[in-house]
Amino acid sequence: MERIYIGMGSNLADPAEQLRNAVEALAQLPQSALVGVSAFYQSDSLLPGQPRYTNAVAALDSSLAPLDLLDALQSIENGQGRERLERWGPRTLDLDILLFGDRLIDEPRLKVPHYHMQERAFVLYPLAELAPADLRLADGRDLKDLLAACPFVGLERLPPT
Ligand code: A4P
Ligand code: MG
Repeated sequence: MERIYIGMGSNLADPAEQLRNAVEALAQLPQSALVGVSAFYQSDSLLPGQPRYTNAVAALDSSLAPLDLLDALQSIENGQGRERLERWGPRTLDLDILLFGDRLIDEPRLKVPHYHMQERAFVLYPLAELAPADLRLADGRDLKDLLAACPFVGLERLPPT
């Protein structure tokens, strides 16, 4: 089993409900156990002209191989009506593998740690709710240093529902 952190995001069709459904789907994955889910956070889209996003992070223990997990996450995305019309377009559900145990993965379909996670408050702050305070990424960076360099700006932590 390896500890995996999955970033979840939605900005269409009742985003909080999309994330709750995604959590239920993650809990059903084979060879895996859902360990925790962060609070939900709202923030403006990185791209102008899109609805606000709701984001959260889930922690999973799994013995799935990384590409098998990616396939499973993409079928959850598709099952929740995701249409890939344009890169970075609005989406009902985006599931990104942030961290996969202590692996560095550099394959055409899968890069881990997830690129850009270091500059995204909507990834780092929910991740910090679940991860050990001294978490070190496979590339040697410390989560606490990434947090210190990424201000909690524009994020709204939603109360639990
Ligand atoms: N891929 C490579 N590495 C990974 C990984 N670690 N996890 C590949 C998941 N997938 C990975 O992703 C494109 C391809 O990336 C996949 O086929 C997979 O093989 P995608 O989900 O189809 O496309 P995308 O989501 O449009 O691209 P990407 O890069 O995931 O977009 P981002 O970076 O997620 O940006 N603003 C706020 N506030 N909150 C957001 O969540 N998200 C975006 C989308 C823009 N603005 C946002 C947010
Ligand atoms: Mg994605």
